[in-house]
Parts: sequence; C-alpha cells; structure tokens
Amino acid sequence: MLIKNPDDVPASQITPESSYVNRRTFMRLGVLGASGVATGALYQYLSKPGSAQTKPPAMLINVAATTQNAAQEGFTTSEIKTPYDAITNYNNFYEFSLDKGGVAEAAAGFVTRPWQVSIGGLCAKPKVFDIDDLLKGFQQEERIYRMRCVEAWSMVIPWDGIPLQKVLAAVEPLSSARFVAFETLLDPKRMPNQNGASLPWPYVEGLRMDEALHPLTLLATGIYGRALPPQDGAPIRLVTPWKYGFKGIKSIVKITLTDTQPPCTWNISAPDEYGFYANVNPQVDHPRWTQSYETRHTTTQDRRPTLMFNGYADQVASLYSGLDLRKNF
Ligand SMILES: Nc1nc2c(c(=O)[nH]1)N[C@H]1C(S)=C(S)[C@@H](COP(=O)(O)O)O[C@H]1N2
Ligand SMILES: [Mo]
Repeated sequence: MLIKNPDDVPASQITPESSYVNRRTFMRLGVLGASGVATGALYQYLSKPGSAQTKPPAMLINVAATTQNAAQEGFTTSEIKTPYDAITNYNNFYEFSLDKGGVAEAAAGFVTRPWQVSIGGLCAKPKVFDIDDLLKGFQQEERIYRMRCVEAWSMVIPWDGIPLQKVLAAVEPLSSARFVAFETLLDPKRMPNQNGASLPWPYVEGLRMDEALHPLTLLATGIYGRALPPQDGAPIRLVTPWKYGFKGIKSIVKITLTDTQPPCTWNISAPDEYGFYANVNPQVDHPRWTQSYETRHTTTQDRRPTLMFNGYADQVASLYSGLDLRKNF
C-alpha cells in the first residue's frame, strides 16, 4: 500500500528554505573554531552523539596531486573551505528527504556496492563500468570548487573525482553526439522517498557535449579525500561548478550520449523556474527570489554578491558566446 507522506508535495509548490545551518551543526562549527581542517571536522563527525553515520567513508587511494596551473584553470581556490561536517549535514537529495538537515540520517544505510555505471548511446564502445573498476582505472583529482545552490546558499567543497572528459573518451563518442544525459538510481526500496511524488523519478540531468567535455566538469567520487558519503551522492555524482547545484545529479547509474537535448528533472517539474542551462547568473533572478546574493556556509555564514558563472567566467564564458543567457537560463 502506498501511504501518502508529508513529503509528497509537488515540486512546483516547494519553496526554498531560507538559508541556515541547523542549530546543532552551527554549535559544532563553533566548537571547531575557525580552523575547519578536514581532520578536525572528521573528528567531530565521528564523535557526534547520535550521529547518522558512525564512521566516515574510506580514504580514496588513487588521487593525484593538484596541478601547477590549478588556480588559473579554476581547479582550486584559496577561499575558506566549508568543513566536512557542514558539507555532509546540509544536503539536497530528494530521494531520501526534503529536509536538508535530515538527508544524512535518512541516507545513512544506503548500500552502494555492487554498483554499475552504464555509458552508452552515440559512442563506438559502450561500456558498463563496475564502480570499483572506475575508481581503480581512472586517476582521481582534487578539485576545490565553489558550489552555489539555486536556493542562494553556497559552499567551498574539496571534491575528488574523475574529469568527465576522460571517462567519455573511453567510450569513444561519435561526432553525432551533441548532449550527454545522466540518470540517478531508481530503486524505491533503497531510496524511500521515490515512493512519493515530490519529483518524477528517476532524477535526470543533461549537459551539452562541450559542457560535458569541459575540464571543470567532474564525476565526483569523494570529499576531503574520502569516498563520497551517501548524502552527497555516493558512489559517483556530477559536479559542474559554474552551474546551479541541481545540475549536480547524484548516485549516477546511467550516462547516455545523444543528439537531442535531454530532459532535466527540475526543468520538467517547473520549466519557468529552472532552465536547461542553469548557469549561475546574478543578473537573472529566479521568479521567486533574487540570485544577486548568496549565503556562504563556512564556519560562519556571510552574505556576499553572487558572481557570474559562479566565478568561473574566465573558464566557461566562451561556451556561451552569442547565446541569450536571459532566454536560455
Ligand atoms: N539525484 C539527485 N541529485 C541531486 C539532487 C536530488 O534531489 N537528487 N539535488 C540537487 C541539488 S538541488 C543540489 S543543491 C545538490 C546538493 O549537493 P550536496 O548535498 O552534495 O551539497 O545536489 C543536486 N543533485
Ligand atoms: Mo540546489
């Protein structure tokens, strides 16, 4: 029997929660002080009473050192990093919960082995990758990216991951491939909120081919050098730092090269509010709230102006020359 739960609110009726870090997290951040170093954050995470997860994910083994030109390429930033504890306790992952402070607990038991990612469509060598072969076969890189949610909060997250261009190269895209489509796992037994109608399932997303091949585009496999925890999209999720967070589809099982623009979950749910491109743009407001400012979550919260392309204009603006960004929001 299907029981209607309070989460079954259509996407179009969901208003963004105001930006806040929940009280408990905030108090713990206070204890951590300004350092916010990974080990400190992890210690807090481990020792938190009633913690949703009692041990942090395993260290990744195949991670490269940051490259020399990392700052110019946008691969790193000297901005204050958001502590691990804050990144992993304030999440959007509607398959588990609509409550950002409750996703970690709701997703704590999510089993991500075995896990396969199939890559197919318009390519010469379609392939089904076992996640552990992906992790061993492709070197992961550290990328410290700004992350901007359309709800006007932001973080600075040290991801680890595989550049999507490297994974796509392995399947040899055909010249007819113009877009890449992504799909999250569909399994209501493991993702309980898929029994509800808050969004059409599975969550789907898409990129233009040139966006997918951009060096900034990452298939993230970790945070702070450790495997992704469930709430952040284990075992593998997309990160496109110049776009709003909802493009960063989590727990991916399928990637398809295609010649037509793929459907995107939030775009289908509320096309007037969420476009296909979703490039961070302080000049184009969301119908219900401004995008000019954001609240940065670190050890404190500060309100700051939002930057065009989330500060990655030097790297990505050329992808959109000649495109009306107001129409193609
Ligand atoms: N499958 C899936 N992917 C998803 C979402 C989701 O609900 N389901 N939420 C998106 C939104 S709105 C944001 S802001 C980011 C949040 O990522 P984080 O929780 O790791 O910060 O994940 C995105 N990816
Ligand atoms: Mo978001």
